[in-house]
Amino acid sequence: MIHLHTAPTGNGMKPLILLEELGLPYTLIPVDLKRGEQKEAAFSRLNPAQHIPVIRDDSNDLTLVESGAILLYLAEKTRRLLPADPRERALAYHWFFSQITNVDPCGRTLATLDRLGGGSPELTEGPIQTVRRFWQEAQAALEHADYLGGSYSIADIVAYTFVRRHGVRFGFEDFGALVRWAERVRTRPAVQAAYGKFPAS
Ligand SMILES: N[C@@H](CCC(=O)N[C@@H](CS)C(=O)NCC(=O)O)C(=O)O
Repeated sequence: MIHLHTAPTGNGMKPLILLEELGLPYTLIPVDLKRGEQKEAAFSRLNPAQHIPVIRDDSNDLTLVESGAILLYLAEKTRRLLPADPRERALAYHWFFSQITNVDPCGRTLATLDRLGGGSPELTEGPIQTVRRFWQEAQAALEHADYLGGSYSIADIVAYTFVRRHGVRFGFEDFGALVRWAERVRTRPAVQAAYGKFPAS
């Protein structure tokens, strides 16, 4: 059995969507970030860095943190939602790592600046440019394909949770093909089921 400790944030939703897509049996343990449950002793033993998401996979005696590592682990374990063909797989990796290493940290920086009262244009311009550049690239790819990298994969999952959470703020509605892609992802039964676990999100 897989146990997922998570919350309805961009990173937190990635493994929940994937578990729903894969149809694997799992238990969901919500972590209330506002109440600081991620800093409590029981959670800190699972992840000393005090971040969600975390999975525990009893079948492999494995506790795993980092949303990207969790998605790769589950996709490789089941051999699903990562293309088998090396070329297509490389393209899926491109989108997957570009989102996780370039775009996700920008969301975190901007959220921190928000908490501190906004931040000057000098501080926010760089992160906003990075997000928009990624979306321009994604928009160009999605004019010729339904999903990033061709077929639906974990690359779409990681990009989607960010768009859903931060899209409007970054002027996402200017990107037609990206908006249509987001709607395709949003209406997938597994994605609906995942967000349905956290109705307030
Ligand atoms: N690189 C990590 C980032 C995890 C992360 O930032 N988690 C946030 C929620 S999205 C968190 O747990 N924040 C709680 C805190 O900072 O106290 C991943 O992708 O899993």
